[in-house]
Amino acid sequence: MWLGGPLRMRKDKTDYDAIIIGSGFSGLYALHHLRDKLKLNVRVYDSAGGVGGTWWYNRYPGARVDAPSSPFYAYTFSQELVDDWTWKETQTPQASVLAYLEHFAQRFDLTKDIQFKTWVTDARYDEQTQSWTIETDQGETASAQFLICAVGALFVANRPDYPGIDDFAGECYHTGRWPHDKVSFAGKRVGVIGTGSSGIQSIPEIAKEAEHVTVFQRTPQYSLPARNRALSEEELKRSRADWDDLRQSMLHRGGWPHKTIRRSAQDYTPEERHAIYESLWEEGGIHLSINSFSAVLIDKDLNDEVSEFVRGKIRQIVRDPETAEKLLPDYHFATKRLILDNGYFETYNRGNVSLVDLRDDPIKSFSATAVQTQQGEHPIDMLVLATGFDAVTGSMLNLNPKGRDGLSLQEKWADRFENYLGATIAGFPNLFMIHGPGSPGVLYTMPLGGERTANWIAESIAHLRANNLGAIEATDEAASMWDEEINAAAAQTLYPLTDSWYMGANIPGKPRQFLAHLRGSKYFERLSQVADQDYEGFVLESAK
Ligand code: NA7
Repeated sequence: MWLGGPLRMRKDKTDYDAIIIGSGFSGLYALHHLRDKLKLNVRVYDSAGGVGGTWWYNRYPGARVDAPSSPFYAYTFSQELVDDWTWKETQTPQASVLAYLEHFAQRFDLTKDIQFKTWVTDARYDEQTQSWTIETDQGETASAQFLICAVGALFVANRPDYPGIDDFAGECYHTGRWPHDKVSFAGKRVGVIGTGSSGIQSIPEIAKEAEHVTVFQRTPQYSLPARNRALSEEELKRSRADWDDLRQSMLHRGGWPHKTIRRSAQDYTPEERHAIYESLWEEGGIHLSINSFSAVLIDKDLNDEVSEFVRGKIRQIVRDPETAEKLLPDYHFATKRLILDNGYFETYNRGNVSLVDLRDDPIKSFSATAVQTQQGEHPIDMLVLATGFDAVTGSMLNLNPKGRDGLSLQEKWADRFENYLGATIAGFPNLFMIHGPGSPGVLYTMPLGGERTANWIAESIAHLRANNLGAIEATDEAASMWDEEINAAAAQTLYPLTDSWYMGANIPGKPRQFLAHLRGSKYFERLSQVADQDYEGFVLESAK
């Protein structure tokens, strides 16, 4: 392991030591770490006009972190950074996360090494120089020994292709590409397609202003009350004072400091279990999932019980029984992304919100002014597509790097998203992914996951440099073994039974495969073990 001191530069062969694509949480941290700790020559490219990644693009009304949030949805490595940033609410809104990332970039002087508004249009590996060459839409070519893809797990927008949708003449926005100028809903009839996190977060906000909102729902969702509230001075002070301990808890738990309660449902009567569900619902956030009973994502009967509990809550909240019935989810609780809302179900009690259940009344087509469903016409002035993303793999496939022998990633991943450790791909030496398929990704606190993965990548690079090695490449055997491991873990749970973007099931024709590592912090222990065992599963090539 490299322990400091200058690393051998390869200026003769490359323009940069490392190229990073993406300046969201992970890309920014990777830049800071590789440039300022390893003293590498690093360049970052980003299609956006500023730092922030997903938080730069997803500016729809109501956008907030949908996981355990302030002050833990943040970088953890610097006490100074913790001390000089003030989080204001428990469920951080998009604007605060973006402001925090801008602050981070400024504090560590990162922006000078980032090229914004630049698409990387091609990336090719050269076996002779053991380096990557990229091309951009600005007509540039650059090379680096290492290509670090911090391209975002939720970036490539999924746009429905209903007949005539392009003929719709009103304003049309995808939540993942929301305009930077304020969008006004006043006096407008707004149609929203999609009821994932983005739909459920934005619908209550849109309904406050619009003349009418028509929600087109394909799958009813389990959504839990976020119970967002102001974060007190006292809480912030305590978290700053205890940061070391909190960080240690985060490193060893699911990426957040909360202790997960591991109790067995059999030890409680149905009445006692119900009382637990009630108190966790009141507590809000994801506690009903992580703190009810340990087998909730494994045991069908237990999961049915929790599912029915949430359905009961929806029936209680939504006054019109017909609307409530349409809103009742019927898949296994928490096997799609759990959603945290601020008054979503309550919104259906407003006079200006109506719900179309696409399972009974599918969309047939669009005209310039309306959505035509099987049972009727819905005139709208604005269309909001809250239809999600080609998640986890979409951005890598978009980039479509060409590895050894010119093999493209689109060819490599035609049937299966083979990878090793969620961070590397056989046939693509010196390429690293952050939050790739097979990593904990969205099932872990993402800023911390990005930080830890970037640390591991940095250690790997330092190891190569310190040992006069030119390339690191996963073997096919290691990738197969990893694939089996990820799927064996998923097969023990209820996740694969549900059509979700975790399974690639939201994109027509996408290979069906569970895309996340389920063992949280254990994944990062595994990364360290691989490094400690001389990069088990990798071939390390001498520098040419
Ligand atoms: P999601 O969670 O993928 O939600 C997308 C929603 O759009 C979901 O309700 C989909 O229904 C629906 N959808 C997708 N395509 C269509 C079509 N063609 N017709 C009707 N409805 C459709 O994306 P979000 O942006 O909400 O959230 C993504 C993540 O970002 C989220 O999990 C957080 O981690 C942050 P489906 O359920 O597939 O039937």
